[in-house]
Amino acid sequence: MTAARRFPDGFVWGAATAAYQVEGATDADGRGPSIWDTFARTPGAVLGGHTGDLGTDHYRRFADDVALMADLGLRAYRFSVAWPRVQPTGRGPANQAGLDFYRRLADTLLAHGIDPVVTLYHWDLPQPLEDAGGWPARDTAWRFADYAGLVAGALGDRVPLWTTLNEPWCTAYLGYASGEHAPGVQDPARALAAVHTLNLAHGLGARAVRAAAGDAAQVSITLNLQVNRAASAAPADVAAKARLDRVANEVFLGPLLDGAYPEEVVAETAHLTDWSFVRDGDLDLVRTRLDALGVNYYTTALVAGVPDAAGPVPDPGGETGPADVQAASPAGDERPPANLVTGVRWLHQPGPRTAMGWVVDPSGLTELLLDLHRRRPDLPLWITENGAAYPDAVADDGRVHDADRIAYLHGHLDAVGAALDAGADVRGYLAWSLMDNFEWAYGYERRFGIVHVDYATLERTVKDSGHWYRRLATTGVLPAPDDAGPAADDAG
Ligand code: PNW
Repeated sequence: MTAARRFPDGFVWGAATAAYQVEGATDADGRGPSIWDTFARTPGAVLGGHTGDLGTDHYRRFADDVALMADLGLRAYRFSVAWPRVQPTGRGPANQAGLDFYRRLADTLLAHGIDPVVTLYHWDLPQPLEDAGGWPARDTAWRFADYAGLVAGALGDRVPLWTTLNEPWCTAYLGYASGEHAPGVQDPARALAAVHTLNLAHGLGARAVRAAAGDAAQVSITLNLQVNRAASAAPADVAAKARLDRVANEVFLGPLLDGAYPEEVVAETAHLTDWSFVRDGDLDLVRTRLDALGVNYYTTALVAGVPDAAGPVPDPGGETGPADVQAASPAGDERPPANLVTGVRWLHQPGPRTAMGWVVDPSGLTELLLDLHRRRPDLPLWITENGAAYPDAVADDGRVHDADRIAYLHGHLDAVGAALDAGADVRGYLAWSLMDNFEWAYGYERRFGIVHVDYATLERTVKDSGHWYRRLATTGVLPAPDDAGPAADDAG
């Protein structure tokens, strides 16, 4: 038998959620409408016509949920602040009742020894800001900074780690190119403008947090960096992977870490935009001290070059023009959404898949963490999301036997351990998700929680994976997948 994997002392175990996915109470205490309220009400936008109106009722049940977190042995809870609770129209003075909710939440967490890890933007843009141009409009970055300052002013002394944006890739490309997410726009040129506004928003927001909470405030951003692999060593396949890496990953990492967009990406998207939205001095605003980087990881992709389409398409109206860009944007198949560069084809990867259709491939996580560590050895890394959807159900014995999720978590935590062994500076792991919730375009039809939610009663039931995770969180030792079923925990 091999020795069990032990994580470093002080490694932080936690779980994550996001406001629109769990809070419900969308009309409470002066909250204004967000783009997700609007989008979810658009026929055909969300599976089953579901909305976040009820969520998991976390807004009202947060105290019970925090007690549950404490019972699970968690030391950190990553949640997001709903911008339209704090600024119902996206601008102007703070709505005190909105801030008070997050203050109560933070205080309840701290009273249980759980650190609040606060994400300032997890996709719920105030609708009036979308009406004024949304993320493609530069002004939204300054609006975000104002909002960030208000939150940091109210919570600054309670929050050890701030995250400006969650997954700007999703905001820009799913929101404005493929249209799978709010606001449901399909305009790749505007999506690229959104990328730049989001980068600006991070830089301005980070400064606003430090101005309000003190320069010692720890500020991060969370990215869903894609791990793309070339199908072969053939130049066309390698080039396709590189193009995809640039438009998906480097358009964020470049400005954030190096203060520049990759030069090639401008040419590779020239059929869509001339990038005139990038103005002199902008990149100085984007680049600011980064105290940590949040990594969300779910899967990998295998890509090949498309013969005879190795570069930008000359005729945007032709066969492989914008139509191709749009067509390459469905969720849940072999092609990750929002392909803004041409000449890339996604290949089927063998192996087990989650209920999202995403292939289970922990090796990509080790690879990604080590790549980031080599690039910026001084930058602390956090796994801010990792987890899997499976079709869970409460069994006759009242338990949720999600062995598939335990296997997923075990494999990925072993992959984190391998990266730690090789020197990566990973500080903590925040499971996605604490509980089942509104899974965006999939509504309540995909369950990511380590805690089950019965949507008829809103009753919470700790899944087998939750019991397993408690053993990990309380010992720091990775349990075998079949270890620490509920019985073991009840006994101990
Ligand atoms: C992330 N994609 O979303 C989000 O941060 C969470 O709110 C979400 O619940 C979780 O992952 C699970 O989906 C993503 O299509 C949504 O590549 C879609 C994609 C990636 C991440």
